[in-house]
Amino acid sequence: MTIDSAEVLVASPGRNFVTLRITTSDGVTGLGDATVNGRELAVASYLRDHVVPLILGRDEHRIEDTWQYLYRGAYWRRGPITMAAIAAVDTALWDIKAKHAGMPLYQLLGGKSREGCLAYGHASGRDVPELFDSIRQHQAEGFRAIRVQTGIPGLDSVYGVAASAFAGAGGTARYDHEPARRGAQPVEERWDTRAYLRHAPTVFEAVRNEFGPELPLLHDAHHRLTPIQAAKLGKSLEPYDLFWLEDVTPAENQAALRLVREHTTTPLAIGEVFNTIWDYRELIENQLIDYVRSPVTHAGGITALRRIFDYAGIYQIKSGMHGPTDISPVGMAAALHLGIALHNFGIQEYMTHSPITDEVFQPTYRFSEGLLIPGDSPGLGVSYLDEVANANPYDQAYLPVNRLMDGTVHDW
Ligand code: CS2
Ligand code: MG
Repeated sequence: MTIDSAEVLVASPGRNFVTLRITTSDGVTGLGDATVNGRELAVASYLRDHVVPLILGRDEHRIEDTWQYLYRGAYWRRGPITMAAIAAVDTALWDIKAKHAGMPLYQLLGGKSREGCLAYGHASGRDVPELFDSIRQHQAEGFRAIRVQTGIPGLDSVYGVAASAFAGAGGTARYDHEPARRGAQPVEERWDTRAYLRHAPTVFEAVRNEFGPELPLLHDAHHRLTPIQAAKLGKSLEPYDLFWLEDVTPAENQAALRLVREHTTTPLAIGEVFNTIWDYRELIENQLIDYVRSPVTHAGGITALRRIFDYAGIYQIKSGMHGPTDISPVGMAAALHLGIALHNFGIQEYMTHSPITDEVFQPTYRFSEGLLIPGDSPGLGVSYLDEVANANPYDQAYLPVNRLMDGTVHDW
Protein backbone atom coordinates (compact mmCIF):
# COMPACT_ATOMS: atom_id res chain seq x y z
CA MET A 1 0.00 0.00 0.00
CA THR A 2 1.15 3.50 -0.67
CA ILE A 3 0.23 7.07 0.14
CA ASP A 4 -2.22 7.98 -2.60
CA SER A 5 -3.23 11.49 -1.60
CA ALA A 6 -2.42 14.08 1.05
CA GLU A 7 -4.72 17.07 1.53
CA VAL A 8 -3.84 20.19 3.49
CA LEU A 9 -7.10 21.34 5.06
CA VAL A 10 -7.23 24.92 6.37
CA ALA A 11 -10.42 26.13 8.06
CA SER A 12 -11.68 28.12 11.02
CA PRO A 13 -14.44 26.30 12.93
CA GLY A 14 -14.23 28.41 16.10
CA ARG A 15 -10.57 29.18 15.44
CA ASN A 16 -8.01 28.54 12.68
CA PHE A 17 -6.69 24.99 12.21
CA VAL A 18 -4.41 23.27 9.69
CA THR A 19 -5.08 19.55 9.27
CA LEU A 20 -3.32 17.03 7.03
CA ARG A 21 -5.41 14.14 5.67
CA ILE A 22 -3.48 11.27 4.11
CA THR A 23 -5.34 8.61 2.13
CA THR A 24 -3.71 5.33 1.16
CA SER A 25 -4.12 3.25 -1.99
CA ASP A 26 -6.48 0.96 -0.09
CA GLY A 27 -8.61 3.88 1.03
CA VAL A 28 -7.51 4.20 4.65
CA THR A 29 -7.25 7.80 5.88
CA GLY A 30 -5.10 9.31 8.62
CA LEU A 31 -5.24 12.78 10.17
CA GLY A 32 -2.48 15.00 11.56
CA ASP A 33 -2.64 18.41 13.26
CA ALA A 34 -0.28 21.09 11.90
CA THR A 35 -1.67 24.19 13.60
CA VAL A 36 0.86 26.85 14.67
CA ASN A 37 -1.14 29.68 16.21
CA GLY A 38 -0.85 32.93 14.22
CA ARG A 39 1.42 31.31 11.58
CA GLU A 40 -0.99 28.73 10.18
CA LEU A 41 -0.48 29.52 6.50
CA ALA A 42 3.28 29.04 6.74
CA VAL A 43 2.82 25.39 7.78
CA ALA A 44 0.09 24.88 5.19
CA SER A 45 2.46 26.08 2.48
CA TYR A 46 5.38 24.01 3.82
CA LEU A 47 3.14 20.94 3.63
CA ARG A 48 1.44 21.73 0.34
CA ASP A 49 4.49 22.99 -1.57
CA HIS A 50 7.32 20.91 -0.11
CA VAL A 51 6.12 17.86 1.82
CA VAL A 52 3.05 16.48 0.05
CA PRO A 53 4.88 16.05 -3.32
CA LEU A 54 7.58 14.06 -1.48
CA ILE A 55 5.34 11.63 0.41
CA LEU A 56 2.97 10.65 -2.42
CA GLY A 57 3.69 7.05 -3.48
CA ARG A 58 5.66 6.24 -0.30
CA ASP A 59 4.94 3.13 1.77
CA GLU A 60 2.69 4.40 4.54
CA HIS A 61 3.98 1.76 6.97
CA ARG A 62 7.55 3.17 7.05
CA ILE A 63 6.88 5.84 9.70
CA GLU A 64 10.44 6.12 11.12
CA ASP A 65 12.00 6.23 7.66
CA THR A 66 9.53 8.91 6.55
CA TRP A 67 10.28 10.92 9.71
CA GLN A 68 14.03 10.82 9.08
CA TYR A 69 13.46 11.53 5.37
CA LEU A 70 11.52 14.72 6.17
CA TYR A 71 13.84 15.79 9.02
CA ARG A 72 17.33 15.04 7.64
CA GLY A 73 16.24 15.25 4.02
CA ALA A 74 15.08 18.86 4.45
CA TYR A 75 18.68 19.85 5.32
CA TRP A 76 17.16 22.84 7.18
CA ARG A 77 16.13 21.25 10.48
CA ARG A 78 14.09 22.11 13.58
CA GLY A 79 11.91 25.14 14.17
CA PRO A 80 8.13 25.43 14.72
CA ILE A 81 7.05 25.31 11.06
CA THR A 82 9.17 22.35 9.95
CA MET A 83 8.43 20.32 13.08
CA ALA A 84 4.66 20.95 12.91
CA ALA A 85 4.67 19.80 9.27
CA ILE A 86 6.61 16.65 10.15
CA ALA A 87 4.31 16.10 13.14
CA ALA A 88 1.23 16.15 10.92
CA VAL A 89 2.64 13.49 8.56
CA ASP A 90 3.85 11.35 11.46
CA THR A 91 0.56 11.51 13.35
CA ALA A 92 -1.47 10.71 10.23
CA LEU A 93 0.73 7.68 9.49
CA TRP A 94 0.32 6.38 13.06
CA ASP A 95 -3.47 6.88 12.69
CA ILE A 96 -3.34 4.79 9.48
CA LYS A 97 -1.13 2.08 10.99
CA ALA A 98 -3.51 1.68 13.95
CA LYS A 99 -6.50 1.52 11.61
CA HIS A 100 -4.73 -1.18 9.57
CA ALA A 101 -4.10 -3.04 12.81
CA GLY A 102 -7.74 -2.59 13.78
CA MET A 103 -6.88 -1.14 17.19
CA PRO A 104 -6.84 2.20 19.02
CA LEU A 105 -3.41 3.81 18.66
CA TYR A 106 -2.53 3.50 22.36
CA GLN A 107 -2.48 -0.29 21.88
CA LEU A 108 0.29 0.11 19.27
CA LEU A 109 2.16 2.37 21.69
CA GLY A 110 2.28 -0.33 24.33
CA GLY A 111 -1.24 -0.34 25.73
CA LYS A 112 -2.71 1.50 28.71
CA SER A 113 -0.45 2.34 31.67
CA ARG A 114 -3.41 3.95 33.52
CA GLU A 115 -7.18 4.23 33.36
CA GLY A 116 -7.10 7.81 32.13
CA CYS A 117 -4.99 10.95 31.78
CA LEU A 118 -5.32 13.42 34.66
CA ALA A 119 -6.27 16.74 33.08
CA TYR A 120 -6.04 20.31 34.27
CA GLY A 121 -8.46 23.07 33.33
CA HIS A 122 -8.03 26.82 32.92
CA ALA A 123 -9.59 28.82 35.72
CA SER A 124 -9.20 32.56 35.43
CA GLY A 125 -10.74 35.83 36.54
CA ARG A 126 -10.10 39.54 36.24
CA ASP A 127 -10.09 39.56 40.05
CA VAL A 128 -10.12 37.02 42.90
CA PRO A 129 -13.94 36.71 43.22
CA GLU A 130 -14.23 35.96 39.47
CA LEU A 131 -11.36 33.51 39.81
CA PHE A 132 -13.11 31.68 42.67
CA ASP A 133 -16.24 31.37 40.47
CA SER A 134 -14.16 29.94 37.65
CA ILE A 135 -12.40 27.44 39.96
CA ARG A 136 -15.75 26.27 41.37
CA GLN A 137 -17.15 25.94 37.87
CA HIS A 138 -14.18 23.80 36.76
CA GLN A 139 -14.51 21.63 39.87
CA ALA A 140 -18.22 21.22 39.08
CA GLU A 141 -17.22 20.04 35.59
CA GLY A 142 -15.02 17.38 37.20
CA PHE A 143 -11.55 18.95 36.99
CA ARG A 144 -9.26 17.66 39.76
CA ALA A 145 -6.39 20.02 38.89
CA ILE A 146 -6.72 23.70 38.09
CA ARG A 147 -4.54 26.28 36.40
CA VAL A 148 -4.91 29.70 38.01
CA GLN A 149 -4.52 32.97 36.06
CA THR A 150 -5.82 36.38 37.16
CA GLY A 151 -5.83 40.00 36.15
CA ILE A 152 -3.18 42.28 37.68
CA PRO A 153 -4.14 45.62 39.20
CA GLY A 154 -3.07 48.41 36.83
CA LEU A 155 -2.93 46.26 33.70
CA ASP A 156 -5.81 46.28 31.18
CA SER A 157 -5.29 42.75 29.90
CA VAL A 158 -2.91 39.92 30.74
CA TYR A 159 -2.26 36.44 29.41
CA GLY A 160 -4.71 33.80 30.47
CA VAL A 161 -7.63 36.02 31.47
CA ALA A 162 -10.60 36.51 29.22
CA ALA A 163 -11.45 40.18 28.73
CA SER A 164 -15.06 39.30 29.52
CA ALA A 165 -17.15 36.36 30.58
CA PHE A 166 -19.28 34.58 27.97
CA ALA A 167 -22.18 32.14 28.33
CA GLY A 168 -20.86 28.55 28.69
CA ALA A 169 -22.89 25.34 28.78
CA GLY A 170 -26.16 25.85 30.72
CA GLY A 171 -25.68 29.64 30.67
CA THR A 172 -22.95 29.61 33.36
CA ALA A 173 -20.38 32.41 32.94
CA ARG A 174 -17.15 31.10 31.41
CA TYR A 175 -13.82 32.92 31.34
CA ASP A 176 -12.00 30.81 28.74
CA HIS A 177 -9.15 32.65 27.20
CA GLU A 178 -8.61 32.32 23.43
CA PRO A 179 -5.36 34.25 22.97
CA ALA A 180 -5.38 34.70 19.18
CA ARG A 181 -7.41 37.72 18.03
CA ARG A 182 -8.90 37.97 14.56
CA GLY A 183 -7.47 40.84 12.55
CA ALA A 184 -4.76 41.92 10.11
CA GLN A 185 -2.44 43.04 12.92
CA PRO A 186 -1.65 41.69 16.42
CA VAL A 187 -3.15 43.63 19.33
CA GLU A 188 -0.62 45.10 21.72
CA GLU A 189 -0.70 44.56 25.47
CA ARG A 190 1.26 46.28 28.24
CA TRP A 191 3.16 44.46 30.96
CA ASP A 192 4.56 45.35 34.39
CA THR A 193 6.67 42.59 36.00
CA ARG A 194 6.98 44.25 39.42
CA ALA A 195 3.19 44.61 39.69
CA TYR A 196 2.82 40.93 38.77
CA LEU A 197 5.47 39.76 41.27
CA ARG A 198 3.70 41.70 44.05
CA HIS A 199 0.24 40.39 43.10
CA ALA A 200 0.74 36.69 42.25
CA PRO A 201 1.56 35.42 45.79
CA THR A 202 -1.51 37.20 47.20
CA VAL A 203 -3.71 35.36 44.68
CA PHE A 204 -2.36 31.93 45.61
CA GLU A 205 -2.67 32.73 49.31
CA ALA A 206 -6.34 33.59 48.73
CA VAL A 207 -6.93 30.43 46.67
CA ARG A 208 -5.32 28.16 49.27
CA ASN A 209 -7.32 29.82 52.07
CA GLU A 210 -10.53 29.31 50.08
CA PHE A 211 -9.96 25.86 48.52
CA GLY A 212 -7.54 24.22 50.96
CA PRO A 213 -4.13 22.54 50.61
CA GLU A 214 -4.97 19.48 48.45
CA LEU A 215 -6.20 20.93 45.15
CA PRO A 216 -3.34 20.74 42.59
CA LEU A 217 -2.74 24.30 41.37
CA LEU A 218 -0.79 25.25 38.26
CA HIS A 219 0.31 28.66 37.00
CA ASP A 220 1.74 29.92 33.71
CA ALA A 221 4.20 32.82 33.97
CA HIS A 222 4.24 32.73 30.17
CA HIS A 223 7.93 33.48 29.53
CA ARG A 224 7.85 37.00 31.07
CA LEU A 225 10.48 37.00 33.82
CA THR A 226 14.25 37.29 33.91
CA PRO A 227 16.00 34.37 35.62
CA ILE A 228 16.34 36.19 38.97
CA GLN A 229 12.71 37.40 38.82
CA ALA A 230 11.73 33.79 38.06
CA ALA A 231 13.70 32.60 41.09
CA LYS A 232 11.95 35.22 43.22
CA LEU A 233 8.49 34.17 42.02
CA GLY A 234 9.21 30.48 42.50
CA LYS A 235 10.36 31.18 46.06
CA SER A 236 7.40 33.49 46.90
CA LEU A 237 4.94 30.80 45.72
CA GLU A 238 6.54 27.94 47.68
CA PRO A 239 4.15 28.28 50.66
CA TYR A 240 1.24 27.54 48.29
CA ASP A 241 2.68 24.21 47.08
CA LEU A 242 2.09 24.55 43.32
CA PHE A 243 1.83 21.45 41.12
CA TRP A 244 3.95 23.42 38.67
CA LEU A 245 5.08 26.90 37.63
CA GLU A 246 5.23 27.07 33.84
CA ASP A 247 7.48 28.93 31.40
CA VAL A 248 8.86 31.05 34.22
CA THR A 249 11.62 32.49 32.02
CA PRO A 250 12.37 32.25 28.27
CA ALA A 251 14.41 29.06 27.91
CA GLU A 252 16.38 29.56 24.70
CA ASN A 253 19.24 29.96 27.16
CA GLN A 254 18.62 26.66 28.96
CA ALA A 255 21.31 27.47 31.56
CA ALA A 256 19.09 30.30 32.85
CA LEU A 257 17.10 27.69 34.77
CA ARG A 258 20.11 26.85 36.94
CA LEU A 259 19.67 30.17 38.78
CA VAL A 260 15.95 29.44 39.27
CA ARG A 261 16.70 25.96 40.61
CA GLU A 262 19.22 27.37 43.05
CA HIS A 263 16.53 29.46 44.74
CA THR A 264 13.31 27.45 44.68
CA THR A 265 11.83 23.95 44.92
CA THR A 266 8.62 24.96 43.12
CA PRO A 267 8.28 22.38 40.30
CA LEU A 268 9.03 23.78 36.84
CA ALA A 269 7.34 23.00 33.53
CA ILE A 270 8.79 24.15 30.20
CA GLY A 271 8.63 23.33 26.54
CA GLU A 272 5.43 24.28 24.74
CA VAL A 273 7.46 26.43 22.33
CA PHE A 274 10.19 23.79 21.96
CA ASN A 275 10.28 21.62 18.85
CA THR A 276 13.01 19.02 19.26
CA ILE A 277 14.84 16.94 21.86
CA TRP A 278 17.81 19.30 21.50
CA ASP A 279 15.81 22.15 23.02
CA TYR A 280 15.57 20.06 26.21
CA ARG A 281 18.99 18.44 26.45
CA GLU A 282 20.61 20.69 29.06
CA LEU A 283 17.36 21.15 30.99
CA ILE A 284 16.79 17.39 31.27
CA GLU A 285 20.38 16.23 31.83
CA ASN A 286 20.85 18.81 34.62
CA GLN A 287 17.48 18.11 36.24
CA LEU A 288 16.44 21.75 35.66
CA ILE A 289 12.77 21.00 34.89
CA ASP A 290 10.17 18.58 36.21
CA TYR A 291 7.69 18.52 33.32
CA VAL A 292 8.12 18.42 29.53
CA ARG A 293 5.41 20.60 27.95
CA SER A 294 5.75 19.79 24.26
CA PRO A 295 2.59 18.64 22.46
CA VAL A 296 2.64 16.08 19.64
CA THR A 297 1.74 18.84 17.12
CA HIS A 298 4.80 21.02 17.73
CA ALA A 299 7.53 18.49 18.53
CA GLY A 300 7.67 16.42 15.35
CA GLY A 301 4.84 14.02 16.10
CA ILE A 302 4.42 10.86 18.17
CA THR A 303 7.69 9.34 16.90
CA ALA A 304 9.77 12.29 18.15
CA LEU A 305 7.85 13.18 21.30
CA ARG A 306 7.88 9.61 22.60
CA ARG A 307 11.68 9.77 22.31
CA ILE A 308 11.78 13.00 24.35
CA PHE A 309 9.61 11.43 27.06
CA ASP A 310 11.75 8.28 27.16
CA TYR A 311 14.82 10.48 27.61
CA ALA A 312 13.10 12.59 30.28
CA GLY A 313 12.00 9.41 32.04
CA ILE A 314 15.63 8.57 32.78
CA TYR A 315 15.68 11.71 34.96
CA GLN A 316 12.22 11.07 36.46
CA ILE A 317 10.87 14.04 34.51
CA LYS A 318 7.25 13.70 33.50
CA SER A 319 4.97 14.71 30.68
CA GLY A 320 2.76 17.78 30.85
CA MET A 321 1.57 18.09 27.25
CA HIS A 322 0.37 21.45 25.98
CA GLY A 323 -3.38 21.32 25.30
CA PRO A 324 -4.91 24.74 24.58
CA THR A 325 -7.56 25.21 21.90
CA ASP A 326 -4.91 25.93 19.26
CA ILE A 327 -3.98 22.26 19.49
CA SER A 328 -6.77 20.74 17.42
CA PRO A 329 -8.82 17.71 18.51
CA VAL A 330 -6.51 15.67 16.23
CA GLY A 331 -3.49 16.88 18.24
CA MET A 332 -5.37 16.30 21.51
CA ALA A 333 -6.32 12.75 20.52
CA ALA A 334 -2.69 12.00 19.63
CA ALA A 335 -1.61 13.40 23.02
CA LEU A 336 -4.06 11.14 24.85
CA HIS A 337 -3.07 7.95 23.02
CA LEU A 338 0.58 8.68 23.81
CA GLY A 339 -0.19 9.92 27.32
CA ILE A 340 -2.21 6.87 28.41
CA ALA A 341 0.54 4.52 27.19
CA LEU A 342 3.52 6.47 28.53
CA HIS A 343 5.02 5.43 31.90
CA ASN A 344 6.24 8.89 32.96
CA PHE A 345 2.91 10.61 32.34
CA GLY A 346 2.38 13.62 34.60
CA ILE A 347 -0.67 15.63 33.59
CA GLN A 348 -2.51 16.79 30.42
CA GLU A 349 -3.63 20.37 29.74
CA TYR A 350 -7.27 20.49 28.64
CA MET A 351 -8.81 23.68 27.33
CA THR A 352 -12.16 22.62 25.93
CA HIS A 353 -12.79 23.28 22.25
CA SER A 354 -15.88 25.10 21.05
CA PRO A 355 -18.91 23.06 19.87
CA ILE A 356 -18.28 23.97 16.22
CA THR A 357 -14.70 22.70 16.47
CA ASP A 358 -15.91 19.40 17.88
CA GLU A 359 -18.56 19.21 15.16
CA VAL A 360 -15.82 19.20 12.50
CA PHE A 361 -13.42 16.79 14.21
CA GLN A 362 -15.91 14.48 15.98
CA PRO A 363 -13.41 13.52 18.71
CA THR A 364 -14.15 10.19 20.49
CA TYR A 365 -12.00 10.94 23.54
CA ARG A 366 -13.99 11.72 26.66
CA PHE A 367 -13.58 13.62 29.92
CA SER A 368 -14.75 11.74 32.98
CA GLU A 369 -14.14 12.48 36.67
CA GLY A 370 -11.13 14.62 35.91
CA LEU A 371 -9.55 12.14 33.49
CA LEU A 372 -9.24 12.34 29.70
CA ILE A 373 -9.65 8.93 28.04
CA PRO A 374 -8.85 8.28 24.37
CA GLY A 375 -11.46 6.56 22.20
CA ASP A 376 -11.38 2.81 21.55
CA SER A 377 -12.12 2.87 17.84
CA PRO A 378 -9.22 1.94 15.52
CA GLY A 379 -6.71 4.74 15.02
CA LEU A 380 -6.80 8.13 16.71
CA GLY A 381 -10.59 8.28 16.95
CA VAL A 382 -11.10 11.62 15.15
CA SER A 383 -12.66 12.55 11.80
CA TYR A 384 -12.93 15.64 9.59
CA LEU A 385 -16.30 16.86 8.30
CA ASP A 386 -15.40 18.81 5.17
CA GLU A 387 -18.78 20.43 4.65
CA VAL A 388 -18.82 21.95 8.16
CA ALA A 389 -15.14 22.94 7.96
CA ASN A 390 -15.54 24.54 4.54
CA ALA A 391 -18.45 26.59 5.82
CA ASN A 392 -15.94 28.17 8.25
CA PRO A 393 -13.07 29.46 6.13
CA TYR A 394 -9.71 30.57 7.48
CA ASP A 395 -9.80 34.04 9.04
CA GLN A 396 -6.48 35.70 9.92
CA ALA A 397 -5.78 35.92 13.63
CA TYR A 398 -2.67 36.81 15.60
CA LEU A 399 -1.38 36.34 19.11
CA PRO A 400 -0.87 39.64 20.96
CA VAL A 401 2.45 41.47 21.05
CA ASN A 402 3.62 42.53 24.50
CA ARG A 403 5.33 45.79 25.49
CA LEU A 404 6.68 46.96 28.85
CA MET A 405 5.18 50.13 30.32
CA ASP A 406 7.95 52.17 28.61
CA GLY A 407 7.06 50.68 25.23
CA THR A 408 9.89 48.11 25.01
CA VAL A 409 8.85 44.91 23.21
CA HIS A 410 8.65 42.07 25.74
CA ASP A 411 7.83 38.35 25.73
CA TRP A 412 4.10 37.82 25.44
C1 CS2 B 1 -0.45 28.70 26.97
C2 CS2 B 1 -1.10 28.78 25.64
O1 CS2 B 1 -1.89 26.94 27.44
C3 CS2 B 1 -0.81 27.44 27.69
O2 CS2 B 1 -0.02 26.96 28.50
O3 CS2 B 1 0.86 28.97 27.09
O4 CS2 B 1 -2.37 29.27 25.85
C4 CS2 B 1 -0.41 29.61 24.62
O5 CS2 B 1 -0.43 30.94 24.98
C5 CS2 B 1 -1.07 29.42 23.28
O6 CS2 B 1 -1.10 28.08 22.98
C6 CS2 B 1 -0.36 30.17 22.19
O7 CS2 B 1 -0.87 29.84 20.99
MG1 MG C 1 1.81 27.88 28.61
